[in-house]
Amino acid sequence: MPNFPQWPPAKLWNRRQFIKWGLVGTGTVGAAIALRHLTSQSAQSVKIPPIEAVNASNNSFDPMLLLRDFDYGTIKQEKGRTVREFQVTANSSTLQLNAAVAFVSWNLNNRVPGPTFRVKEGDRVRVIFRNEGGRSHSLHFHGIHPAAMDGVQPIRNGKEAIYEFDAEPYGVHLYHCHVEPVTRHISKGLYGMFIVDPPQARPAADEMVMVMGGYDINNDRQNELYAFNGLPNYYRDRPIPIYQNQLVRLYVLNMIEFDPVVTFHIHANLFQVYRTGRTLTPDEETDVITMGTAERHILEFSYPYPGKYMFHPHQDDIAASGCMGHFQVIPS
Ligand SMILES: [Cu+2]
Repeated sequence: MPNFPQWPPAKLWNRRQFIKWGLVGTGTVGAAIALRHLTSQSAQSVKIPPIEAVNASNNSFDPMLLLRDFDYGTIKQEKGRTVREFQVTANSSTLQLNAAVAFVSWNLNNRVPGPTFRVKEGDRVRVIFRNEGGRSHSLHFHGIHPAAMDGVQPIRNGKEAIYEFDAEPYGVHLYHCHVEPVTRHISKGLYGMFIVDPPQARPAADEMVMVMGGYDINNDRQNELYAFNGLPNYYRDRPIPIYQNQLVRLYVLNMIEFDPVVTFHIHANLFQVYRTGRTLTPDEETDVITMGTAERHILEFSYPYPGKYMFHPHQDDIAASGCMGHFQVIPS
């Protein structure tokens, strides 16, 4: 593998953003995690709007910080190749989904979705998985790897497992617990995104991760609540700031169990679709994309007009039950 020392290039964060993040002081691990990963992707001229880290619901993470939080792991050079080592711990903790509903989640690193692992095609990936969740779990990655690394063997509570494989192929992938009943282990929150970047970086953009999940509150094998990045209606009430005419690259993943498919739709615009992130040129242009469980894509768009725009699945009942958000397009 050729070496790409410029990857990932430092993102340009202005002083005001640092101050804002520092002063807001959410007291959440989310803020710390996000700050640790400020040396992320995208590049030269990409500007990220100031972000108010407001943890309104006393949860251990803030979806506003999860959006652009990429975990590139700890980089090691071993036998002439790049190894990216990740630490992930399965836990159980209570999420305050809204003012009325507290939900016992099973999660990774105290967040739902779990960390967004990000590597480059050809890197060696080493995931050190500790299970402190109180019951057996595992981590099963999508992508290509040997059977022994497929993560379908339960790891008992208190035990550790190491999953190690080459990152291939480039694209948007995912990981999740694969212990039976899988629907329950996933819908409780044990999933996350796994991005394998192509050897040649994609063009600069404001990159974000959006994972759709569902919550079966009363164990009736149906979802009563839904969410983008863990908390129902979070981005409905706190719009995501983006800049007018700046390219947004959205990594979307559907992890909703019990409903066979959902769509993703943005208002007043269309997006370019890179299916499963497996292409460098768009497969199609549309404003609504259909995804079965575990399907994921890259969507690219920019907004020509300032203002507030909805995004949501066009299963409007799902949107009304928590999968609803807004972009706030700031004049550039
Ligand atoms: Cu599990």
